[in-house]
Amino acid sequence: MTHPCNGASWSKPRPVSGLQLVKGHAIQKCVAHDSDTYFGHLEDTMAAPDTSLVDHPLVRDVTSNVNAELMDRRAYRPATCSVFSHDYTTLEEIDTYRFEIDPESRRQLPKIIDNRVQRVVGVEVAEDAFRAEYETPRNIGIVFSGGPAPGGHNVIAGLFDAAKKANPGNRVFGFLLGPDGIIENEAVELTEKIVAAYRNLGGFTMIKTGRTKIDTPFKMALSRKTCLDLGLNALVIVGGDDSNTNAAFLAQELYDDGIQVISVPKTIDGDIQVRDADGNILCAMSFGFHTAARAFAVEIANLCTDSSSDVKYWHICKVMGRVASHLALEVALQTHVNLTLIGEDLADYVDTRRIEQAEKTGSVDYTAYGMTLRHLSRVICDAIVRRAAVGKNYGVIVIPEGVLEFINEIQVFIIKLNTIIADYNRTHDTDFHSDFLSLEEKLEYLRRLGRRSREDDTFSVWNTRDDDLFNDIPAFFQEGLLTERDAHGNFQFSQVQTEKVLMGLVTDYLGILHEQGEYTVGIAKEYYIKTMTQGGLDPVKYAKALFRKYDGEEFLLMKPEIFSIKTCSQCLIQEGLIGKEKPLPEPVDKIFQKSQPKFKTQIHFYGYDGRGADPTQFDCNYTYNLGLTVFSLIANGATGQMAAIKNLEHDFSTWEPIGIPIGPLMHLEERKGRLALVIERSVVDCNSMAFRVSEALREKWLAATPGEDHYRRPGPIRFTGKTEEDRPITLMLNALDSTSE
Ligand code: FBP
Repeated sequence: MTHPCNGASWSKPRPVSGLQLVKGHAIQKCVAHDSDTYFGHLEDTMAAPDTSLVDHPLVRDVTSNVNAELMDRRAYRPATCSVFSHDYTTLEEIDTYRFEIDPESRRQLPKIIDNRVQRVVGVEVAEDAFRAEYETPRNIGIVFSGGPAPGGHNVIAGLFDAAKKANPGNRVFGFLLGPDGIIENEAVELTEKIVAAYRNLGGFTMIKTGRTKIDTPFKMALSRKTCLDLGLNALVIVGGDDSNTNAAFLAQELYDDGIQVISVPKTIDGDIQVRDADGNILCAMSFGFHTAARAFAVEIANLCTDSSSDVKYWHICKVMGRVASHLALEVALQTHVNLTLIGEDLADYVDTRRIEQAEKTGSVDYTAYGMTLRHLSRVICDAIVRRAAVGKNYGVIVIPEGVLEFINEIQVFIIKLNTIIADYNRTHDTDFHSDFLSLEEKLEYLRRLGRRSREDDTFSVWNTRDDDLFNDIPAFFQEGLLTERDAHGNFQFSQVQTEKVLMGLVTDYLGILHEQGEYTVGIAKEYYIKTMTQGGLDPVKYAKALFRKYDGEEFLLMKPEIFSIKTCSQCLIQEGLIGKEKPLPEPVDKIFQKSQPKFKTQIHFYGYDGRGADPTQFDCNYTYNLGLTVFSLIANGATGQMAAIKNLEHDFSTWEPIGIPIGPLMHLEERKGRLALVIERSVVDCNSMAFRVSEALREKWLAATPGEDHYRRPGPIRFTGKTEEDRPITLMLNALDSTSE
């Protein structure tokens, strides 16, 4: 939709008197921070210090904050989409995309709900009225919202450059510390010097970020006041699903003030992917995803190298991604680790054996659908046992941070506890976590609810069975499940030691499998023959007593009944190979020891580190073009739109800047125990090409066969050079889907 103030009719004056009043010095007074003071520290990073202690040229050179990498990054000029080579751009509405609109969105967002997808196009010959409107002086506020994602600074740089190109008098204000900066009017005017210092750099360090939700009339009123005080023509919200929700409501609220609101799809989680109702891809991936995945992949590939060198550890790597497993899938494709759990795949799991059993008795086994934690631990054990059988008692496993979301039994707890905490806060007008500080106090409250369910039939959210099940899980896990929800009511998966929970179950079960003789390290036959022959023993004679099979085997597995020196001796005695009181022959002892698995793990969490990485070239270019797109949308009067680049999954030459209507993307979801309108998160599609390829290669990457592993070395994130991929592998593979249709 075109905004009434500067849309279809270019000559129409802006309707807000406040905007006309607040200009020049008046605006400067409204800004809480003076740019020079706030960014004083930039002196440090723009030039090397000059003090007597460190004035040796070499010392100065090697200790300067400004190294060659930083200078290269700052100097890089991202490639721009061809449309931006024009001096002016305009918007074309595209009517072919359809959205299924939630009636609640229509009710709550009437002013922006009928927006259409808009394509940014270059203007060959700009008429005077158009130019005048395009170049009209503007004040634009921008805010980062939610977790950092590499590339955010380039969104600002793109917006800043486009705004200044259109009119050097345009002003860009950065709100500090996220949405709180809007609510509290904490802003700073951005200058070329400030922007230059952060070009192509990771993090959101320039203006910081925060997770506050603008979700009450009071916060909304304060935000509106800030925008009016600053004389803003437009507000840009760079954020994930929740922040886009903020953007939609602000666009609705500020519509009559003539203040445009544009959002930018950010999140390393990769869960903002937009399709229309017919499945056409409008935005294939949020920015920051590629860099974070590449950063995790570099570290995890190094672990693959280490693990396959000293062959004694299983590295358990939890990777971020609040719910969706996009990052885990990309890491798998980048590194070929031995096992990657994909939450969405686990949720689809159906235990056919149990279904068949139930069918025989004429019943339905509902528990056969979806995976339990225990079953998942078995899947992991199976991989470990199979690799051990070919002598590989080491490896690397990737676990997505949000995997618990896809485990039925845990999901039920999360939803129940969300409801209990939200109800408590509402009923008592207080905070559950401040009222019940210790775990014991929280558990006692739950016990009380359990008792209440026995007396009151209508109370079903927490019954004694829930209480019993909850009490069965380790305290650190209980603590994790009871952890405080974030401002948007999201469960904070990053605070739960999922990997510890799972690996606890895995270790226990491996112990059982070892006792049953199932978990044992396969002995290379050549090694066995050499060891026995060197010790003067006949390998063939002893093999019969020791191994399950010998002929035709490359790796030899000890008989299940051999799990200790004693049981090993007994087998030899039975075969008449040693006398009753005799010790195990040394070569046999050596082979036995080698067959006994020690399950040693190293646990890692990859999240905050990748979030702070400097952007890949893909993310640099993507985000800079997003910034340029934002300005095109603003200059052409759009509001309630998300800036996006279509065709990201294809070659750069086909990238197409667009605006996507935010309102139609919203749907109702449970938050803090209530239904709320939010942007739908996109999770891994198990029918996508990327997932199917990873599934097809799963067995190969597990490498539970004799021979080398199939690890891939993605190499470090290089700013320039040929080795780095153009774009995420997931995107490249998924593009095959659309091109093959
Ligand atoms: P956004 O959705 O805000 O981009 O944040 C993503 C994320 O990094 C998740 O991967 C992770 O679960 C969460 O933020 C961690 O949140 P916090 O920074 O509050 O610990």
